[in-house]
Amino acid sequence: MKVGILGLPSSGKTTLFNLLTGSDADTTPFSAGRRGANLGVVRVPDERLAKIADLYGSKKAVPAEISFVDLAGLPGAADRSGERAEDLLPYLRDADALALVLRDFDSEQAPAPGGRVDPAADLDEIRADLILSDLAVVEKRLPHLEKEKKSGDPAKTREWSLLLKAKECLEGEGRLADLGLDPDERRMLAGYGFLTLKGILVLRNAGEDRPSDPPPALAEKAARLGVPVLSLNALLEWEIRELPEEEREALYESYGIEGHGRRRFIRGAYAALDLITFFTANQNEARAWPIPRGTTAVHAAGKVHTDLERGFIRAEVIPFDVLVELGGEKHAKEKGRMRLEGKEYVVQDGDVMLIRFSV
Ligand SMILES: Nc1nc2c(ncn2[C@@H]2O[C@H](COP(=O)(O)OP(=O)(O)O)[C@@H](O)[C@H]2O)c(=O)[nH]1
Ligand SMILES: [Mg+2]
Repeated sequence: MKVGILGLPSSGKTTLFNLLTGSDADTTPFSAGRRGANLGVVRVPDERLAKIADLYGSKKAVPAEISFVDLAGLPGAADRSGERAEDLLPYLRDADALALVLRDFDSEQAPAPGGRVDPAADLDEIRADLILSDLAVVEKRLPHLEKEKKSGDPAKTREWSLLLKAKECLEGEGRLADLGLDPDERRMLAGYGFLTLKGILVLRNAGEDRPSDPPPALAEKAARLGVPVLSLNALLEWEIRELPEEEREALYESYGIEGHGRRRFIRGAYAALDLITFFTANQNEARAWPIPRGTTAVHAAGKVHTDLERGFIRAEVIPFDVLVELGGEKHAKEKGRMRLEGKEYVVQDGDVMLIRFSV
C-alpha cells in the first residue's frame, strides 16, 4: 500500500513523515519550498503474524508494508509551494490513499502561510486543489476521446461518457469516489490516477495547547465528507521518540497520547481504506497481505502472484483463531476445520490461505 502525504506548506508533513517512517528528513523552514519527495517504508505491526510463523515453523515472517511519499507541496497550490500539478502527479498517481495534513498549531519559528491557522479552511482548500487537478486531467483527455470514439470503438464511447460524468461531478465540487462507480468503471479510470478516487485520511496536527478533540468546524466538515480525522502532535511525538524508551511511556501518558502515532496512523489508514489482512504461510515464510474488505479469493490470490489468479483452482482456508485454538495446520486439518473455498469466496480478516493453482 502506498500513501501520499499532502498538505499546505509548514503544516508538518515532513515531520509526520519522519515520525511514521523513523526518517530524519529536513524540516527546517527552508525545506518547505524544496522540490522533490521523501520516500519511506514502514512495516505494519500485526501480532498474528509471529504466531502464524511459529505454528508453521516458518523461517521468516514478512509483514505488510506501507510506503509513504512526502511531497513538498500541493498540486493546485502552485503559487504557495513552487510546485506544479504536473510535477507532483507522477508521485501520487499510484498511491492508494492520501493523508491530508492540516495545521492546528502556532509557531513563531515556522509561521503558517498567510498567518492563517484554520484546519477546516485548509481542508476546503486542499479538497479544491484535488478536484481541480482531476478536472484538468479530464479536460485534457476529453477532446482526444471525442475523436477516438468516431472510430466506432464501443470501449472509447463508454470511456467518453464516463469522463463526461466525471467532469460533471468535479464541476459540482464532488469527489469521484462519491460517484459510486462499479468495478468495471473503476478499471476504466484506473490509468488516470485520479486523486479524488483515492481513500482519504485527515490528520490534524495539533499543538500542545490545543484541545484533544478536533475543532467543531473541522469535525463537521469531515463528517459531511465521510472521512475520518486523526489528531496527533507530530513534532511532540517525534521528540518523544528520540528519548530513551523508559522515559517515553511516562511522557506519552503525561501528554495523554494514546500509543505511538505510527500505530494509530496505520489503524486509521486501514479503517479509511477498509482494509483487512489475510495470511499465507509455509515452512519458508509467513506473510501478511492487506486487501480491501470484500475481495474474493481469486483476486486475493492475484496479490500474491498473477499466476495464482490466472490458474486459481481453490483456496484452503484456516481462520487464524481456529489455527491457534487447535495448535496448527495439521491439527486443524485432522479436525476437519480446514475449508475448501472457490474463486468467489469473500476473504475474511485473519484467513490463513493456501492457494492451489495450475498454469
Ligand atoms: N509547534 C509545532 N511545530 C511543528 C509541529 N509540526 C511541525 N512543526 C514545525 O513546523 C515546521 C514545518 O514542518 P514541516 O514538517 O517541514 O512542514 P511541511 O512543510 O508541511 O513539510 C518545522 O519547523 C516543524 O518543526 C507541531 O506539531 N507543533
Ligand atoms: Mg516538507
